[in-house]
Amino acid sequence: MHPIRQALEYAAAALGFTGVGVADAATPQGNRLQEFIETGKHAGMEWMARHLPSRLNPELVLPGVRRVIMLTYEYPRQDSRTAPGCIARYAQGEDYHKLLAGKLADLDETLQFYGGTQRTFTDSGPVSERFFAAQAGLGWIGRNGLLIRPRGGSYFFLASILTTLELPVDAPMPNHCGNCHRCETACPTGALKDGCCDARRCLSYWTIESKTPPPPDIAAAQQEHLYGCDACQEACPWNRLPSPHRIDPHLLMTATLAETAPAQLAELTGDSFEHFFAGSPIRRIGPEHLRSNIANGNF
Ligand code: B12
Ligand code: SF4
Ligand code: SF4
Repeated sequence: MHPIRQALEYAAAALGFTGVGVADAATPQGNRLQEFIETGKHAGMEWMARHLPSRLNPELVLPGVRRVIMLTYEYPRQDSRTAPGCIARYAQGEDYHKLLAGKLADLDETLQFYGGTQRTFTDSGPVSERFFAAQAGLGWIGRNGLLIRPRGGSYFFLASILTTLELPVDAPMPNHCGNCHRCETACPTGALKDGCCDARRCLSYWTIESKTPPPPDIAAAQQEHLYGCDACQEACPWNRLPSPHRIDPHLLMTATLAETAPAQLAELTGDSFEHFFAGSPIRRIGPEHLRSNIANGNF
């Protein structure tokens, strides 16, 4: 194995990452992202249009970039239907942005030792994470739009490291969705079409990202979803197999959250909201949006 790759794999495993893959930063991404934005599927996420040039050209994010290193980090797989309603599995514990930022900084240091210059991201950067993860052979992009692995399914975060180092690249893997369409059938709002999730219809968008209340047909479909949605992952047969991976306990739901009913959550304001959701990714939507989710749902 290439010595830098070996050092990277050891360091990543020690930090709890469960997969490492490397893609060529110059791989053309096709026009799917552009089409997504031109046809309005990004809904009110205007930052997606602003990020488009950098997303399509990693050189604008890190001059001299040669490779995109993609990593996977598991989040809990247990049922998301808990006392407060349905909270997407990825958001039940500590904020992953903070948790992974420290680990990515450590990997950056390892790569600096070999002469690399890096930029690291998870979720919030101008990087097409699913695209590069698929290119890096970590899984395939399923009909639910998510990256899926044959061993371990899709319940994981992606993190990315843009680097100037010229590491050997991995090969993409074939798509194993076959004739299955379970995710499309399971989606409560019909948001999935041609392997793409239209944010204008996605409960994850409306309960987390949107700055405005959902239209009546989406609100009617919200039911027990309090924050995010996992329906298209729950339906996927690849998520039914036991996971070979360990879960970081920081990402498990706290007992306080698990025991609090939506009616009590709706009473949180200002300081009490900040205190209750300190360190949680749910904090970022604020008390008003949470109250609106509770009012629209059926708990
Ligand atoms: C915007 C966004 C959302 C939006 C829009 C969803 C969407 N349609 O992408 C909303 C808020 C709705 C959302 C919801 C969710 N999200 Co989100 N989201 C993102 C974000 C920030 C950008 C995704 C994006 O650009 N989408 C637009 C599409 C067109 O672009 P793309 O997904 O990158 O697709 C590229 C490739 O996949 C490729 N491609 C796709 N299909 C094909 C086919 C072929 C043949 C080819 C050549 C290329 C190709 O082309 C595209 C252009 O490069 C990423 C993080 C990131 N920076 O990438 C997380 C991310 C995709 N989300 C993630 C998660 C976990 C979720 C949720 C499960 C959260 C939840 N439980 O509520 C849901 C799932 C919804 C779904 N089914 O997609 C994870 C996915 C992990 C995984 N296993 O795949 C990511 C990677 C965040 C992370 N770092 O972990 N999300
Ligand atoms: S996250 Fe929920 S609403 Fe969005 S595409 Fe998946 S099943 Fe549909
Ligand atoms: S549910 Fe079926 S079609 Fe959808 S992503 Fe999983 S395997 Fe693919």
